Amino acid sequence: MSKIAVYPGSFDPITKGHLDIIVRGSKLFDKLIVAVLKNQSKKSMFTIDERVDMLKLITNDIPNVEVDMFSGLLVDYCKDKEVNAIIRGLRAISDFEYELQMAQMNRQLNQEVETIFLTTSTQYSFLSSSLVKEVASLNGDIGEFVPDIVLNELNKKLKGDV
Ligand code: COD
Repeated sequence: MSKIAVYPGSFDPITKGHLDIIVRGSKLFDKLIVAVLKNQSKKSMFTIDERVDMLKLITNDIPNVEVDMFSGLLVDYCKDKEVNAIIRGLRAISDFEYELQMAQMNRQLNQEVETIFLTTSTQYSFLSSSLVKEVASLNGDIGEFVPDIVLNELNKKLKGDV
């Protein structure tokens, strides 16, 4: 039976830290689904379709990675897609509390799915989508923090082209 993992998140936008987790996670499973949360209430810079499209282009060369969107409970999505594990990235102790709470709640809701944590690569340990957006909006150079596709799309957004 093939092993399937999901890497869920907001990915608003995807950073090189996220991409690093996708590349490493994809080597551990037969299939890795990157699942973007459709969250109407959270204000995002990129629409759900924009985020999914960017992720598809960025992960195009990894054959066992699929990009999808989901709404509702993550554990229900996992059941639906026959997912065995949820992959999450850990950057620092500050991530741990929230991640542990989420993992325990998810296990309570569905004992069939394990959460697996991958520690960040050190060069990306300070990276977050929100900091990237802040630096970009203040004309800082974010070229080394995000894939080129994201850099172009962010610049277009900030110039008001899209
Ligand atoms: N290096 C390594 N990992 C990183 C980095 C980095 N530089 N940056 C971010 N990450 C990791 C994060 O720690 C996280 O694990 C993942 O990448 C995605 O991050 P985000 O910020 O894009 O996504 P989140 O944390 O906003 O995603 C939250 C979910 C969408 C997973 C959560 O809200 C959810 O499951 N919602 C569905 C409703 C539900 O089931 N709720 C009950 C949960 S208990």
